[in-house]
Amino acid sequence: MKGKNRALSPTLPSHFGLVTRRDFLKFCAVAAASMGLPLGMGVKIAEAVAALKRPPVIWLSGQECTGCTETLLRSTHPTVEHLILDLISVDYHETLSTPSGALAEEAKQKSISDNKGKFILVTEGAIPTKDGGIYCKIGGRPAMEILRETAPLAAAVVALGSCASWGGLPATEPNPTGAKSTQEVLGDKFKVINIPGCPPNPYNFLSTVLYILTFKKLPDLDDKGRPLFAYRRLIHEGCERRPHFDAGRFALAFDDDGHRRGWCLYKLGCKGPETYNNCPAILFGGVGARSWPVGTGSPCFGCSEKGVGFTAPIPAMAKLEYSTLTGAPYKTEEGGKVRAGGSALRLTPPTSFAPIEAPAGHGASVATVGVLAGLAGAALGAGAMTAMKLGKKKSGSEEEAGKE
Ligand code: FSX
Ligand code: SF4
Ligand code: F3S
Repeated sequence: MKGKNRALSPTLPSHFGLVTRRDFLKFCAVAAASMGLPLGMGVKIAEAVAALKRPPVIWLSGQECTGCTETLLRSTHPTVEHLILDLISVDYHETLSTPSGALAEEAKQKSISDNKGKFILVTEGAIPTKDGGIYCKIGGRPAMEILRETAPLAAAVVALGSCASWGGLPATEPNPTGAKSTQEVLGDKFKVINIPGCPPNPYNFLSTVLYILTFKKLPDLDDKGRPLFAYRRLIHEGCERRPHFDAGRFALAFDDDGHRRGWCLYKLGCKGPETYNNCPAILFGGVGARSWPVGTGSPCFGCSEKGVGFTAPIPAMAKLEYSTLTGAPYKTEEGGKVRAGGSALRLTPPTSFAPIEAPAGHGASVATVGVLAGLAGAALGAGAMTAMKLGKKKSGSEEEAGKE
């Protein structure tokens, strides 16, 4: 391995900001794998991005809890934080900008006029539209107006989080402020990239940015504007509790025997069967390494799915119609894009269940879970593990020098 990364990418500097070349290459390889790109594309991404001037980013906030920014900067994944701040030049961010008030507004205007057509606009939070949008004002002006005048000047618009993507929590009925998504406020002439989740997965955001910077185009999106590489499959397709679902072993109450044994959370309201996201593959949960909501015993509440999170009652059981990995592709209800996988299938739990008093110790074997994880993409799972580990590694020059 000695010198391998250097030989593969002689143009890369030894450090990419605070991240070593080694970690940066690994991250790009993981991102490439998670985006379904061919082997070796990670190096291409790394070299393309390293050669670029950091693209300016204007980051607008609306009605939200700032969890979207928080999740990017969590110390549990410092590589992501460093890469995000090293890859892009955040010229304006209402939470992170050092200047405030008139100075911050001036900095924003200057960056927009200096970088017309070149900056990435990231939106976070829903936009209130009722009563002229007066329920969220920045610098004395409604967020709605600011968004509408800024978006046409941007190279790409990325709506980060479920509030920006669908309206999220602020748009929950009765939606007193008329909260809407970025796409709704901008209208159909804009193609907004949605990265939903409450909070959204920072790896999905970073991979999207890497893709845009490398290929100078948007990644393939589904009918809801989400990058297909991240939102192609249902949570239910990659969940480690799936063998229990198939065998009819369900937790019926929090802390009951089934819950303690790691059985399926469907009957506690898990929305995994109707939520598209890669949480089980990336193991995203923000509560520590290698954890995700369902893994910790909490049903998925569909935080990233339009019409599910903040809409469907939390204890309600999810609809069970989804695509399988066999058979012909099917079209979604919206009549849009064809999803990966196979034919539409209405799946209900088996009519005869294994007795809930099944002898202890007969949960899913490691091998079974491994096979099922493969449904979500073994390469992606392995890649995600690598990404998680990256954040734990030192990024000093000592390590770089010592290991290459
Ligand atoms: Fe919404 Fe983000 Fe949830 Fe919070 O900014 S997606 S409430 S994590 O903060 O917008
Ligand atoms: Fe996993 Fe939820 Fe599906 Fe059960 S219903 S297998 S807990 S995603
Ligand atoms: Fe959200 Fe469900 Fe993933 S609640 S974080 S989409 S497991």
